[in-house]
Amino acid sequence: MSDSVDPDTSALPEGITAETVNGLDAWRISTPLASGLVFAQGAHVAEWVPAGAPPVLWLSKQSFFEPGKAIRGGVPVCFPWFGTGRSGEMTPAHGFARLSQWTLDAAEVDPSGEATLALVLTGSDVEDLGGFPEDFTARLVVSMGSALQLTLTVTAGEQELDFEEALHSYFSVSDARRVQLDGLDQARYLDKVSGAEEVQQGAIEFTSETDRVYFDDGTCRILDEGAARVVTVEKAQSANTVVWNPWIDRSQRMTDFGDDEWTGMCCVETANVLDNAVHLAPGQGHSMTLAVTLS
Ligand code: TA6
Repeated sequence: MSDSVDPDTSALPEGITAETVNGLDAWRISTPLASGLVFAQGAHVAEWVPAGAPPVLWLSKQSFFEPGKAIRGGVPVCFPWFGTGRSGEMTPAHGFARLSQWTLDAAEVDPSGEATLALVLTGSDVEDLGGFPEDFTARLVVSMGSALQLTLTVTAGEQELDFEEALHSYFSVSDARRVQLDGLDQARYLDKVSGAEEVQQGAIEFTSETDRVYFDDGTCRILDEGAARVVTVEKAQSANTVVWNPWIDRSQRMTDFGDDEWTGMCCVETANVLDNAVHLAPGQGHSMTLAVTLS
């Protein structure tokens, strides 16, 4: 990243434009390699469409696009807790980061058309920290081209930090009932639907509500014969993989999720949660990366 830009000026490089979507600040990416949309609220990557391919990320047609409401789909950034946190009592769900206004720190498009945006959130940008120390910096670097890469770096200030984090990516699939997710064979997991600890046997198939935290950092592949494609989800510095499909009843209970939309999506998330929460000494940093490719 070489250029630092003021998002209020027209200093954005060719291929990246600022726009407002329903009152939310966003950056539209349009290069020979890909198009995409990134919101300032939550540093939320909502769209990534590699040239010549259908959208890779799933975005609900019922999603809110409103200040203070989470976007349903794309890649929500969950930080500094996941769900209701390890205590089971934290609000807002998945932490304050996805509802907070991040600041554009840098934007670049390289000669091939790969676009990179860096967004930053500090404690002073957050209205209600829920008891989390104010002295931290979170930085999300998004690179979009024929691949999508997100790196979330959290750096502690003068206090130590203890947090959970996830890049909660939603993927578009031809039919969740017909895809296979491989890469987690023999991995231990917590089944959040039943509460039981299990061990994965073979590839994952979605046959009912699925909400699992795998204690495994392996590369996953969504094998989608119906769409004639394989989506590879590679992770770095992420001890957990979360897999989610809400199925029928849970979809109906979510106001920002169409009743039948569950067939077109699955979440494969890059995470450090529960016993794999991150502890940072003062001044220390930690980076977690998600990289998505198509074949
Ligand atoms: O990642 C799976 C999960 O934690 C599920 O338990 C489910 O609730 C989902 O995330 C979506 O959470 P949200 O707060 O966006 O409704």
